[in-house]
Amino acid sequence: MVTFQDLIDADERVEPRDDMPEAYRTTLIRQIAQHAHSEIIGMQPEGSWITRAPSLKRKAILLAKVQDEAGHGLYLYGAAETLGVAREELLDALHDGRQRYSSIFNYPTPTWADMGAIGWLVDGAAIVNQVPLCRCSYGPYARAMVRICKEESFHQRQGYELLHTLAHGTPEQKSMAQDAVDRWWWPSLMMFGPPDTESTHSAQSMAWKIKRHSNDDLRQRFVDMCVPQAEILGLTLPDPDLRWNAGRGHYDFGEIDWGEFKRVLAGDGPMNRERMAHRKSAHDEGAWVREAARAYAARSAR
Ligand code: FAQ
Repeated sequence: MVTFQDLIDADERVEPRDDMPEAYRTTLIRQIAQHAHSEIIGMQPEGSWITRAPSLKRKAILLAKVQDEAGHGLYLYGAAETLGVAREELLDALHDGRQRYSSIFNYPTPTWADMGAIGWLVDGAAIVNQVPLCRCSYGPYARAMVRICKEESFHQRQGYELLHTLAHGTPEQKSMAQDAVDRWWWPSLMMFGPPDTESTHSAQSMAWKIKRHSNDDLRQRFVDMCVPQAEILGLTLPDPDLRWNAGRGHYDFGEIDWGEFKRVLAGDGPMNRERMAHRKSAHDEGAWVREAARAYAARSAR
């Protein structure tokens, strides 16, 4: 008899109506929902700079990027819904703390250079993590990731260009860019999740081809990608232990502060409370829109 694992091993795609183990379904719901929540909470750190962008061009670019993030949230909630869960249930789980969003969005954005550092590092890390997800075994998630990754490439590029402009501007602009990179570097490395030895879900998710690479492998890939880019930017990465290891063919890097990661996941990061309070109030204030949309749909159906 052909088992589910045989189909996965043969690189078959799983589609919504196919039989699947309950644990495969719940693992996907957890990961896709967390990803969707990250996209919409991730609009907050940058959203606060739209009205303060230094030029019309920069404002238009930032507006488009934040709008894309809302769109990514929509594709991802749509992908999660194909697994038989309602969007309202997922939002309830976010609001009452049963589901997570990425640790990275619990850090503040005090300067304009943060827009560059988010684009370069946060979107850069997102791409490294998400390109392999285009080959995820679950069809709707994999297909959503293709378009998302194309847009993330533009996001990363605009952040890099913004930082490059600041880094080649006045000494004050350059130090603003350096300060942003100093603050975002380590949290970006944490985006890939705990070390492989402590990653509870990796082994099963990799066997099911939901995840295609381990957390540490993707983190290493990201470090190797960023070091030469930082050199071109003329900025330093805040890690004295960062050096090329010819034997491994990779850059070695310093110890990540996993205590900080755990605090952020436990709800005690610099901006956790603000992010959740803002999300809940936006949801409450939008209740009349959902109600109007439902009434309109009901009337159109009649
Ligand atoms: N933050 O066993 P693992 C973006 C949790 S990019 C919070 O290794 P897994 C784009 C994990 O849920 C960001 N929690 O877990 C953008 C689990 O918790 P549990 C979103 C984390 O799932 C850019 C526990 O730790 N991207 O939004 C984090 O196998 C700019 C044990 O961990 C995605 O979500 C973390 N960083 O691997 C938007 C990508 N890491 O359930 C706006 C898809 C781990 O035991 C602006 N997701 N945890 O309570 C994934 O690839 C995976 O879910 C990982 C984690 C790699 C994040």
